[in-house]
This record gives sequence, structure tokens and C-alpha cells, in this order.
Amino acid sequence: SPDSPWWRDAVIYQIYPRSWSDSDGDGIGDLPGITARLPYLRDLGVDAVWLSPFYVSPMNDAGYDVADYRDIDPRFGTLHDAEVLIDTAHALGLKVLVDLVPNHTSSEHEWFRAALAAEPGSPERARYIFREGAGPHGDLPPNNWRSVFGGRGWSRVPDPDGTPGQWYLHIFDTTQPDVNWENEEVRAEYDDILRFWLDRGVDGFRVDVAHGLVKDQTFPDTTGSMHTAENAPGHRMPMWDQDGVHDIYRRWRRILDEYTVPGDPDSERILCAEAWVQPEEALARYVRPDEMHQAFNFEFLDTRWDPAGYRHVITESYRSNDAVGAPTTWVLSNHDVLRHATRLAVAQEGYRPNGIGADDPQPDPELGLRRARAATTMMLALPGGAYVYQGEELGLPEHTTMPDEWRQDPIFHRTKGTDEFALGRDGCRVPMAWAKDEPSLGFGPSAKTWLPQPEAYAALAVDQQDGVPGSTLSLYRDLLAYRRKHRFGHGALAWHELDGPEALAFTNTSGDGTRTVLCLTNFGDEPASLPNGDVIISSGPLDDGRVPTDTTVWLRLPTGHDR
Ligand code: TEU
Repeated sequence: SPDSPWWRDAVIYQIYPRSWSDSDGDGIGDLPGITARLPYLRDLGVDAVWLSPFYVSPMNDAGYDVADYRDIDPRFGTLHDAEVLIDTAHALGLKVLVDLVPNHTSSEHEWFRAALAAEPGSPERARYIFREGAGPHGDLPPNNWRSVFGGRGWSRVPDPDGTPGQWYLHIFDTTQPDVNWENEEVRAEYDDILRFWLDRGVDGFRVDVAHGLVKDQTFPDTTGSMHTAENAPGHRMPMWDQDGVHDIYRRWRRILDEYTVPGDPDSERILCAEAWVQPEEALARYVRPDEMHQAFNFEFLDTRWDPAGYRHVITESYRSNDAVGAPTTWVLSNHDVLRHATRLAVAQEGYRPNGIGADDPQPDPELGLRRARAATTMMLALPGGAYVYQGEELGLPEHTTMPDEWRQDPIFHRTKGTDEFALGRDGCRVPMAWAKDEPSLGFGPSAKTWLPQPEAYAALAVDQQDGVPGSTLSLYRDLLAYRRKHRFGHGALAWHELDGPEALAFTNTSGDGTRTVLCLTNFGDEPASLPNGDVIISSGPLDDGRVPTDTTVWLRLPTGHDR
């Protein structure tokens, strides 16, 4: 209904602040740069932006290592710049989500500095997870937990008197100590951080590692890798998806709801879970009515280019989410995974977070782009909400040939020379391409960029695609405009059975009740025929009225089908 909360069908654009728009030419994107380009997002037709972290940080994990949750890193700007950004977005009709990183702080956070200076057993240490080591001298880690970024999940620190002391847990980098969510002081502090940003007008939070905050307090040894186990149904690891996390989100939901103006669904503030949890039923527990509003559907993102796989994940996610009354939240790319314009052209087993290196077989860029356009066209026909990651609207590929000396991701540095080696995530974090002939492709006023832009980006720059029929940018604008106009996000999905197994088709009976649109994706090698109706949008050129391989079409069915 028209008074349904805004977020239930929203399309939200992820900005990676470091790489979107650089106003001062230092090669690092910043908040004034973002503010200046917000009209581009209004014209693209999204409802909101989510900004990856912009807080004070030593940037050991690109800002996911927060040293001060209530201030902006000087590389990105000031608190005033953030307020201007939020106000400007609102004036343009865009909501603003910020990133909340509650699983760990930076080791440069004042709490962790205080913890190191304090005695074992002190209240300062109780905000983190310190334990005595194993072995006769305590020189072995307390258990066998690994870091998601490679290597041990524990590091040892000296006691204040300088003698070898306790170990602290870090599920990610050594400079990202895990916070102790059993501690009420910790809970109160993050309540206050939420209020700090809510008071500055943000419309919600994307919650980092939402499945990781609470640990099994017996700290048992684990079997299985941190990555496969994040995603393996039925194999719950002691640091992921523990029941206790849900208490935290119920508490946060009550805080957010205080900010809702009664009777005004447009005023709702939201929480979106970054939870790598499977199956869909387990993920749906994060979006129960008194918990979060959204949870990224990573099982959809992880699906191979295969009609049966997509049908399964789409069916299961509606089944699970309908049961709790939540919309699904579709996503194909973000700053942690291979961009889908590259990923969909490779066998996907094990792509995350290994990346693709210059010496690996290079995926076919045309195939990747064709599939990416088809996948997005399918995604945006689905009821629910969706996220798009900066640059995917240009069809930007992963930077797969980046020289190693540029790489910054701690995954690369922590695993180099080990049998866990992975290239990491720099290839999807390269600065945007705005203008083909400008220095840094228009990213900023100078030629400097913190990561190198691949050659292929020039031809894909915004100014090369803007207003060009058939360009990826035009496709995104058309899809988003039609989707918004006819309220696809509130529509009803029904599978449409076809003769062969090679195509996948469903109808969306639009939320505005005016039409039934068939969305057909051809995964097969032969062109697929279309039922009678008017083609509205196609992800690529049609072949004599038929749908070529790796193409998605939206088709309006004749009135008999309209309800
Ligand atoms: O990622 C969390 C996440 O669960 C990782 O395990 C993910 O699998 C990993 O990035 C490998 O692909 C979030 C952020 O999105 C990521 O950028 C941060 O590095 C991480 O948390 C730590 O804050």
C-alpha cells in the first residue's frame, strides 16, 4: 500500500567513500566529493545511499577498523561535511544509511589502548575478549580459532609490566580486536553511538558482521574453515550466528523505533544485517518483526549462473521471509566480492575472497557484462528491496590485473606466502570512472588514485554512457524508473513454466495493480521464444523477437493477464 514503509521496496546504492568522488585531489574520495555528486544518484533513480565507513580509522581494513565512532576521518572530511551530506541527500529525496561496525574496534580505539595499559581482569580488559594462553607457559593461543583474513584468530600482548601476558581475540585483522558483547558497558556504548547518528538524521545502519557479535562462551575448538563454515548450512561455528545476537538487535530496534513519527512510515529508521548465514530460514531470523528490517541475501549473490540455482534461492527466500513478514533484500555486488560483471563469467567455486590475479586465466569481459546485465534485470523485477554497488550501473569489471605492490587488503598481506593465500578484495574497490578524458577518469581533480584504475574503465565512464541508448547506465535508469513507477517491489511473484529447462521466467503483478510483467532470463545456448506481449526492457538486443543467450527481458503480458 502507498503507506507502506519506504524501505520495504527501496533500491539502495552503496558508496565506498574512498573510491567514489575525490573533491581535493589527494587520490582518496571524500564526503564533499560525494555531496557534489548526489544529483547523479537522484537521476539514477535509487531511493537511498549506504556509505561504507567514514569514521576515524588507521585504515588497516579500509575503515572497518574504527578508532572513533563519533567523528569523521580527516581524509574523508569533518562532522560538518557529514551533516551537509545528509541534509543534501534528504533535500534530493534520498535516504542515508551509514555503516555500523560493532563486532570489533580498531586497536587504536581509546578502549583498546586502555585495555593494553590495564591489568588482566580489569574492567578495561573486560570490554574485549582477553584470555590466558594454553600450554605450560601460556604461550599457545586459547583455542584454534582462525582469523577470517588468514592466520591465528588470537594475538598475545604483554602485561603492563612488560612480561608476556594474555591473548585477545580478533576474528579479522590483528588491529581489529573483537568487542565483548557479554559486557553491559559495551552494549550501552553502542546504544549511544546509534543515537549519535540517529540524532544527526541518518535513516539507518548497515550492520557489519551482524552474525558475529556473540561468541559461544565455552570457546570450543572448531573444525572447518572460517569461510566455508560461514556459509555451510547445518554447521554452526561458535563465533557465527549464535542465538544471543538476536537480543542485541531487539534492543536496537526499540531505539530506532523511538525515532519513528507515529503514522509516518516515511520516517522509519532501519537496520540492515550483513550476515553470512545460510540457509535462508536462518537468515530470516534476523528480520523478525522486532529485529532488523533487512538482511542481505548473500545466497542469491553466491548463486552460479544457473536457472535451477536461482529458482531455488528465490523460492526459499520468499518462503522464509514471508513467514516472518519481511521483504527480501537482493544484492549482486559489494566491496567484499568479485564484481558481478566479472564473477558471472567464471566458475564461481571458491572465488571469495581469493580474487583473480594477472596470472590466472582472465574471464571473458563481454560474457561477464552480458550476464551481469541479465542478472540485474532479473533482480530488479523481483519483489522486495535491492542494493547496488557503486560502478555496477556502468558495468565495471573487477580489476584483475592490479600489480601486487598496489594491494592494500589485509587479506592479501596476511596470507601472502602461506597455504591460505588469497589475493583479496582490492579489485572491486578501484575508484569510479566519471569522465573518459579527465585525469583519474574524473574521480578527482588530479591524476592521483589510491588504487590504480584499469584501462577498461575509460570506455565505461559515466560520460560515455550518459544518454546513450543501450548503455548499461541507461539500462539501470530504465529498470529503476519502471520498477518505481509500477511498484514492482510491492508486486506479487509467480513462476511461469516454460517448455525447456534453460530459461527462467516469473511474473511480477505490479504493486500498483496495473500490469503483469513477465521477466524471462535465457541461460541456454539457443535463443528462447517469448509469449505474446510487449517488450518493455531487454538487457541486450533481441534476436528476431527471440531472447538470445544470457539475456533477460521484461514483457508486458496482454490485458487478460492483468489483474
Ligand atoms: O565483512 C564481513 C564478512 O563476513 C567477511 O567474512 C567476508 O566474508 C570477507 O570480507 C571475505 O570476503 C565485513 C566488511 O564488509 C568487510 O569489508 C570487513 O573487512 C569485515 O567485515 C571486517 O570488518
